[in-house]
Amino acid sequence: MKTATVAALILFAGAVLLFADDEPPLTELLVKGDLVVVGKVGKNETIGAGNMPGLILKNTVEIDKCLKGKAAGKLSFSYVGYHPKLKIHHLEEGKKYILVLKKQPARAKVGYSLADGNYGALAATDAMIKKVKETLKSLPEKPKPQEPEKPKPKPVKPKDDKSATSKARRVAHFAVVSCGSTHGSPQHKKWYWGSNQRICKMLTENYGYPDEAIFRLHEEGKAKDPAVDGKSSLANFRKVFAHLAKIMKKDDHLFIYIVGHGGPLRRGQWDGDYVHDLIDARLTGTEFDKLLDALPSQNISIAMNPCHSGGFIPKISGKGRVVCTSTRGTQSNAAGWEGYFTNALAGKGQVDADGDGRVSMKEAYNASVDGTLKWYKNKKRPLGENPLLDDNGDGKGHYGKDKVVDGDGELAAKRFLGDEGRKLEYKASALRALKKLNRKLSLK
Ligand SMILES: [Ca+2]
Ligand SMILES: [Ca+2]
Repeated sequence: MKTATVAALILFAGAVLLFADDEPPLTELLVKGDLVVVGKVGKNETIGAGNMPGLILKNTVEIDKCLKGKAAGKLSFSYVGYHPKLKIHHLEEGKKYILVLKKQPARAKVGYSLADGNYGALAATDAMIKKVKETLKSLPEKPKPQEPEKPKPKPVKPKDDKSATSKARRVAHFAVVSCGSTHGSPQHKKWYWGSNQRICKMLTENYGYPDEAIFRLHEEGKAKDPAVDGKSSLANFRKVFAHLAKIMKKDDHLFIYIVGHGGPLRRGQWDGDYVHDLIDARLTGTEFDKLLDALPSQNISIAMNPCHSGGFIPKISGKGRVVCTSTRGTQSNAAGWEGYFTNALAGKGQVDADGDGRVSMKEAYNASVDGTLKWYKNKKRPLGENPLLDDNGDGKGHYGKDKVVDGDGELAAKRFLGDEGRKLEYKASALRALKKLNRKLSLK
């Protein structure tokens, strides 16, 4: 590093902005940007946790001027805030910045992010704008001149562009996300709603599940949030599964995530039926199995967080079904299993053990084993919860991170959310078709 090339770290008005007196850092930054705009930013909104203690924030910019690329009006972008190591703070609402943005297809709902984790928002002073303009002029026309010219201006409809050919024509991946009755406990209300949001966010943001394909139930129904489809009642469970039985096809994948209270049907009877508490009645393992049996596909993955959820396995186990539970039938859940399992599926932490870039159900299960162990270790308590996995349909769940434990583990290692662990992409017509089918489902 040239000592003369000292980048000036400028702290101003709450945002830390890096720019250089010398060319390289500013040039590098501008090369990275697909868009360089000048404009006023709006309110910060947290959209996720980055590597702790970072936060992924969303903001919008009202574009005054576009210095690189083409954009007008308002656009949203994400960035990392509150990360002490990186010294990035929040952008200040109503302030004008020069923003260097790159396309962010991974966060489709945002579209752009600041072009560099460390910097990318510059002071919108006249001098800086001038400097950026000059530097942009000095940039080579194309960063990779050896690349042939893109045959870009094909007059295709902007909506159904080239990538549309790889988009699926039919929605084939569904999810049921339910948080049951809290029995009025304010603490549980908070926990369950947090879980509900985290799970749905993981499904949409990490795997591209469209809202239409997520049947989302919550104690308070739509009153809680318009994104909720209905109340977590047994009546709605039955309706949703009857609907899925009609719209699913052979080999479609269904992911079911249940958070809430649970236990043995009869107190102390650990080898009988188990129940999960819904707002109007209790869902028994026997009935849950019947609802699953009625589906045209047995490509089903189930995550159960309730206390004693392992007790469901003897009833709901089946060929093609991957069942992960927070505890054995005899155990209560306290260790926050849902968070470990969901975060693992969202790719957080070192969870991709085989390094294939995807998180299998087995890898998520293993992460939940680790998370639970850690929780008890931190509390200095003997391990009181054993998350179970059953994927060979023999009615028995097993505990442990080995590749296969008594026949369980093989199918879960090949089972992924989304398009084999990657983001789902659908043609607009596929979503329209599902929306139309969903009109037949009315939930209270
Ligand atoms: Ca993996
Ligand atoms: Ca088994």
